[in-house]
Amino acid sequence: MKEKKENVGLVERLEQLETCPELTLLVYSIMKGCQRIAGLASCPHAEDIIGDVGEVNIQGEAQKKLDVLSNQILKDAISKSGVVRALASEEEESVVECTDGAAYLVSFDPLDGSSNIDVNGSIGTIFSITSVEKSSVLNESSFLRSGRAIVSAGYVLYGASAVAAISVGKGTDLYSLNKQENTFVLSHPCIQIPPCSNEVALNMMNQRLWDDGFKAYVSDLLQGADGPRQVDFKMRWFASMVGDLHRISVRGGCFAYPRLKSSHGWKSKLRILYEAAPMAFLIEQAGGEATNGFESILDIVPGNIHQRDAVIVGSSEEVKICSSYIQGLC
Ligand code: P6P
Repeated sequence: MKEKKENVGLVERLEQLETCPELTLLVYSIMKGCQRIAGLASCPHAEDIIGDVGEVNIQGEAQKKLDVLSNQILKDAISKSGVVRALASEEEESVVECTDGAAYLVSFDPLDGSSNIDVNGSIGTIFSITSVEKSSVLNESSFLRSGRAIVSAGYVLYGASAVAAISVGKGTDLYSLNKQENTFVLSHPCIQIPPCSNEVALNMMNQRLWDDGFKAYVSDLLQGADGPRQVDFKMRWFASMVGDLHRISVRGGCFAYPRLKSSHGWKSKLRILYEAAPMAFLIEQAGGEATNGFESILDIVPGNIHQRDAVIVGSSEEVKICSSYIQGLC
């Protein structure tokens, strides 16, 4: 049955999906935090928003003022929900304990793509929620489970208007922020990502570092209709996973950040726990696929909360084709 779309708010939609009250409260709390970030992100040139903090985070990346603000806003929102045992953040070296005996763990990237802040580019928040045994011992290993343990995930893309994708395991819904009603309103229930697409998001400047399989994949893309793929492709790259993945949620496409050669062997850019796995959950719930080139992102158990891996995600047929090239099957 096609769901009624007119002005269905976030809580009403989660109730339509028979989401348990504690999880509804948690998703609502996270999204209220994201609304505050949306307000700050809509005035990127304010003195207390623009520029660097002058410090480097656990990732070795320059921390922007809005990174720090966003992280604190979400830590407060998550902790005050009262239903979260602990959280893991891109901006925190280790897990942060919240409410003893609570049922959920939250992993998040408070501000993905923050190098875009100063140029008013795409920036966003990514989160995932897993459940935890109330009596279990809480430590970093509590977070080190495959993405199959995710009970809810979402992203918020900040810009002229804030938009979001949220799933509680019953499909992926898109929302837009209604500033008059001060709430996220359902815009696209149960999205379905087209299996095929000619739009690919990748950073060509890493070409010298790719493995031979991915080099062959991109070489065939570049040949377009004259080559073995027999169709012309388009490249899109926001340098913000949330921005690229929202385009893919709306009209399909393939986002590829493959492993890169380094003096210490292979390295990857994107973090599993709070970037790759939540995005893989959202995209798979919408009929897409997500691999690291060799296995499903959602089957990977990270070795630490900041572990990285390659990410090929989006339209199912194109992800399969790209992964086959990486495995040397094409
Ligand atoms: P590059 C942002 O820093 C991020 O983690 C993703 O959001 C984005 O897709 C990627 O890195 C951009 O990487 O190498 O193009 O700067």
